[in-house]
Amino acid sequence: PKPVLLADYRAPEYLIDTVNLDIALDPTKTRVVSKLSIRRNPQSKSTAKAPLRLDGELLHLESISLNGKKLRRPAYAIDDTGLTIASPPKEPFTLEVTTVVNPEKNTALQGIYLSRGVYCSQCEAQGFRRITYFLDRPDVLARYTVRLEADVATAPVLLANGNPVARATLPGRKRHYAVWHDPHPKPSYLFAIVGGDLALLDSTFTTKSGRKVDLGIYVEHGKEARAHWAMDSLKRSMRWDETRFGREYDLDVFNIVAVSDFNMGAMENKGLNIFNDRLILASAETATDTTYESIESVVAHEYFHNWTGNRITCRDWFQLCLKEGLTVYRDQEFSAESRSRTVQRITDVRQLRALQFPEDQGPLSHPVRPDTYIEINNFYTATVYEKGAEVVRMIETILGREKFRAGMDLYFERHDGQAVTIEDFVACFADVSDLDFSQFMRWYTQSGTPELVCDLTFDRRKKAAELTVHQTLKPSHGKAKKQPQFVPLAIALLGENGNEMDFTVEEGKEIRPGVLAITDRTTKFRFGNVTSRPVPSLLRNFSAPVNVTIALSDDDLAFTMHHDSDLFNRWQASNKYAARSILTLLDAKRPKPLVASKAAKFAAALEHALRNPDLDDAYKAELLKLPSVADVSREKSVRVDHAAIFEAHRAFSGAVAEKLADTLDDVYARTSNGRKFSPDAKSAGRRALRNAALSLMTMRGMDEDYTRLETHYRKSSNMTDAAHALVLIAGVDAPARESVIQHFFERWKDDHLVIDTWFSAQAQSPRAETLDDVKALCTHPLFKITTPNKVRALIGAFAMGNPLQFNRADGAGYDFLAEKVLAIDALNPQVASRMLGAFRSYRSLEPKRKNRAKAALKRVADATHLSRDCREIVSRMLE
Ligand code: HT7
Ligand code: ZN
Repeated sequence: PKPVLLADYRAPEYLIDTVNLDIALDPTKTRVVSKLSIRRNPQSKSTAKAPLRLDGELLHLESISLNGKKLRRPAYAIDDTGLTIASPPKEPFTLEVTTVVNPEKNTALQGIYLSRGVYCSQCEAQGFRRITYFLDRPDVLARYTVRLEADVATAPVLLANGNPVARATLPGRKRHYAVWHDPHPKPSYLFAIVGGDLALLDSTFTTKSGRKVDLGIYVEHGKEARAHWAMDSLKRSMRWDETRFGREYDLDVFNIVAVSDFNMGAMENKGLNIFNDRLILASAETATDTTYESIESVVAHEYFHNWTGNRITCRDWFQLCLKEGLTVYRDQEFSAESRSRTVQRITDVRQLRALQFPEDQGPLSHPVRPDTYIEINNFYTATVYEKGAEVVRMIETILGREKFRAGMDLYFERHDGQAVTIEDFVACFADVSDLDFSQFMRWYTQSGTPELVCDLTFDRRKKAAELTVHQTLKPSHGKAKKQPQFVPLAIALLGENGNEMDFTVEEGKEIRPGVLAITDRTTKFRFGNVTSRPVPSLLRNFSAPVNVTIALSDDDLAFTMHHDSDLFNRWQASNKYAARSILTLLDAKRPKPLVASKAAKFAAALEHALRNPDLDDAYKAELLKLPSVADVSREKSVRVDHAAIFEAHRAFSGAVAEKLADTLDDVYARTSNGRKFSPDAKSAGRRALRNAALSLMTMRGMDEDYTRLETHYRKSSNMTDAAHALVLIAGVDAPARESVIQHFFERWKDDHLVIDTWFSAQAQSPRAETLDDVKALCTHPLFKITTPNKVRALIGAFAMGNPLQFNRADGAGYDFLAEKVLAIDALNPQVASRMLGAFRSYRSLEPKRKNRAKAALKRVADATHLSRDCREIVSRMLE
C-alpha cells in the first residue's frame, strides 16, 4: 500500500452538513440507512468538476439514490475501499445509501460489533467507513441524528451521541427504537452507538453556569456497585476542567458504557464514551490501587477530550498529538492535583522512559507529528501520546502557568468548532507571549531523544562555575542531519550544606528563574556567586524529554538523594545510583565483594530517605522500587544480554535487602493493614510502600521471605495486596507457589477481569518454565484469542513484561510471539501489530539474540496474508 503523506493534504472537495442514520441492529444483518446532505466545499482549491469519493470497507450495498432518484451503474461505482459518484450535481444534494454489516463476524472490533451480546461501535480512526459510505476524515464536521432500532429483549438500552429525542416500542412489542440528536458538528470518528441489556448507575452534575447534566455509566448487570469510583472520577474531572481550564460540559447527558471486547482503553465519542470494562469496574476485592488510578485518569482523559479533541478537533490524522498529547498533559495534571504531584511526575517519567524512549531509539521512531503513515492505527504510540504531552508541558515550563492558561484560553476561543493543526495550536502561545516558537516546532517534526552531554567546572577563586551543554540528536531513517532543539533545562546548584545556591547567570540565556535555554549544538553558561564546589541538579522535575549525562560520583548522587529540594531529582539520583551500580557488576572481575560494597553504600543512602519523616509513603515506595531489569537494560544501547543483567540485578537487590533488613522490617510492620480499604492517595501510598518493602525483602530469597510472602497473600483483604503477592510468588520457586496460584484461580475464575491478573502473573514470571506455561495457558478454557484483554494479559504480558524469558537465548520467546502475531492478525490486525512492538529494541540485543529476533520477524514478513497494520510495522523493523 502507498504511504499517506502530510505534504499531500488537500481540503475536502465536498462537505457533509447533516447526517441522518437509521440503524436496525441485528447480530448478522445490521441495516444502515444513511441520508447525507452534501455540498461542494467553497474552500476547495480545485475548480474542475470533482467526482465524489466516499470511503467504505466491508459493506454490503443494498441501494443508493441521489435527490430521491435511484442511482444505477455506471452513475456510481464501488470497490474495496469506497464508492465513487462520477458526476454529482453542482448544487447541494441529498444522498441516501442503504448498507448491511455483520456485527457478529466483526473480530477486528472496528465499526459495529458485538461484545458479550452488546452492540457497540468503534470509529476512531477509520471505523465509520465500516458502518456506511462517508467522507471518513476528521476535517468533515456534520450534525448527526440517529435512529436506533433493536430487539427489546436483547437490547433494551439504546444509546447514541448527543441528547435523547424520542423512544417508542414498535407494533408487536418485539422491537423498539430510540432517536438521538447531537447538536455539535463532529467528525465521523466521534460517532458511536450502543445497544444491549445493561445495568445503569446514574447521577447528575450541575455545571458552573447551572446546566444540569444527567450522568450514566452502563455496565454488565450485577456490576453496578463497581462503577462508583468511575462516577466519582467523572464528576471530579468535570469540576476540575471548569476550574483549571474554564471548560464546561455542553450536552444534557453524558454517558459511559463499559464493554469487554475493546481494542484500546477507552474512546471519547461525543457524549457517549465507550470504555474497556477494565477501566471502569473497581472494588476493593477486585481492583488494585493501580487500576483505581488508571480508572481515574482515563475517565478524566476521555472527558477532557470533549474540549481538546471534540469541540476542537484535528484537521488530519497527522495532527493526532494535537488532541492526544494535549489531553494526556491535561489528565496528568488532573492526577497530579488529585494525588501527589511528585509521585505523579515520577510515574509519568517512568512510563515515558519505559515506552517512549525505546520507541524513539529503535526502528519505529517517528516524530510527535509524523509526516507519513501507511496505517494510521499504528500511530497511536507513546511518542504521539506521552512525548506529545511532554512537549505541551515544555510550553507551560517556558511560559509559566498563567501565560500558558492565556494561550489555552485563546486556543479555545479562536478554534472552537474547527479542525486544526499543530501550527494553529502553537500560534496561540506565541500570540499571548510574543515569543518565537519556530525552533520549538522541531519537537513536533524531528524524531529521536536529544542527548545533552553536560560538563560543569568550578573556579573557587572567581566564585564562578561554567556549564557546557552539547546537544546531539541521532540520525534516523530519512533524516541524517537534525537541527538542535530548544530545550528548557531546569537547574539548581546545591551548596556544601545541600541548599540551593543563589547564583547569577552571567553568560547564556535564562528563560525564567532556574530554567536555562538550550538552543545550539553547544550552549555555554557562566554562573556567578558560586561560593563553594556545587553539585548540579539538572533537568529538575524532568523539564524536557531528553537524556542528560554529567560526571557525578556516587557520593554526589547520595548527596542529591539527601538534599535536593526537587524531590523528583532526589528520586532520579537514587534510580541512577542503583542502575549504575548494577551495570558495574556486569563487567566486574570479582563481582562478590563489589556487590557487597556497592549495595552497602547505596543502602545507606536509601535508608536515610526511608527514615525521613517529611517524605510521604507513596514517595518512599517509589524510592524502594529499584530500577527494573528492563530499566537497567535500557541504560545499555548495544549488546544487551538480559540474562546477565537479571543476575546482576538479583545479586544487587538481594544485597541491598540484606543491608536494609531492619529498616524494611520496620516499614513492613508500620504499614500493616487492618484498616478498612479506601482508594484515596494516602491509603494507596501506604499499601504501595508495604508492597515495595515486601518485593525487596523477597529478593533475598530466604525461607522466611517466602513464608512472609505466602502470609501476605493469605491474609490480604484487598486486590492490591493479593495481586502483588501473586506476582511475586509466581516469580519464585517458593513452596507455596502452586497452591497460591491455584487458590487465586478458584477464587476468581468467574470474574473475567480479575482472572486476567492470574494470566499475567504467570506470564511475567522469570522462571525458566514460563514459556511452556504460557503456551499451555493459551489453550486454557478461559483464554480467548479474540478478546484483546486476554491477549494482552497473557501474550502481551509475556512479550512486554518479561524481559528475561521473552529474550531467551534460544530465541523460543521470539518464535512464540511471531506465531501468535500471525494467528491474531487474521482476526484483529490492530491488536496483532501492537504485539509486534515487543520487538522494537531488537537491534540493540547481543548478536545471537538479535539474529534470532530478526529471523522471527522475517517469518512474519514472509506470511502470505498479512494485514496492512502488521506489514507496516514489520517492514519498518526490518528496514
Ligand atoms: N482516542 C482514542 C484512541 C483510539 C481508540 C480507542 C479504542 C479503540 C480503538 C482506538 N483507536 C484509537 C482513545 C484515547 O486516546 O483517548
Ligand atoms: Zn485520548
